[in-house]
Amino acid sequence: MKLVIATRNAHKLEEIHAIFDFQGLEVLSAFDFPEIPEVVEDADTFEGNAIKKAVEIAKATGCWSLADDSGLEVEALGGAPGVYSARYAGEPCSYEANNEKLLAELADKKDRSARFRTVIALSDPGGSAQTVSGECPGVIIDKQRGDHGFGYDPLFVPDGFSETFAELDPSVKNRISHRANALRKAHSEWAGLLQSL
Ligand code: ITT
Repeated sequence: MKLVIATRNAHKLEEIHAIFDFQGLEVLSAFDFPEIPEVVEDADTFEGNAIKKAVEIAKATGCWSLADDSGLEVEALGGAPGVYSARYAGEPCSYEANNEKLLAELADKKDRSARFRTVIALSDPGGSAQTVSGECPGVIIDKQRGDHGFGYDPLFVPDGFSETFAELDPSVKNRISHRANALRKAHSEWAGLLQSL
């Protein structure tokens, strides 16, 4: 049976594959369906956007679909960039511009605490969806460090570590991240269902 991962973010896709064992499923992604228009992420919660991505791709492909909507919530910024994480510094989306904007917004802030959040949605081909979520707490440092990962990784030091997500070996990020925590729940809740497809 086919399962389509509803993302066009290659880094995210790589992490999902590294973390989650899809066993006998034939796993595709939005990259395999270039004719399907990009999903407009206009919900105001991670959950709303994750469901929207999974349901639209499931309906368009006729396959089960799994989507990840994620972002960074910074305490001193009232939870921003939150659902706007991808386009924090405007469009076209640029990780570099987003990181520079984040540093500028935090320049005079003492509280550097933050957390990454992920909501994973799973939709059947008819558009019936369910979700799980995960998070990872940490702090935002004042200078980018490291080359691994993507997005805000060079500025985020997870609690219990001194390296950023971009400095840590990817296997460490994939063990402790928001995405790893959400996918662990996905596995415990949906493994039986996915195996039966
Ligand atoms: P898709 O919607 O196609 O999956 P996207 O990049 O637009 O790709 P999101 O809408 O979920 O994905 O936006 C997530 C943004 O949050 C992403 O572009 C990064 O800026 C940030 N982000 C999410 N997870 C991250 C992680 O593990 N490390 C660093 N930044 C992350």
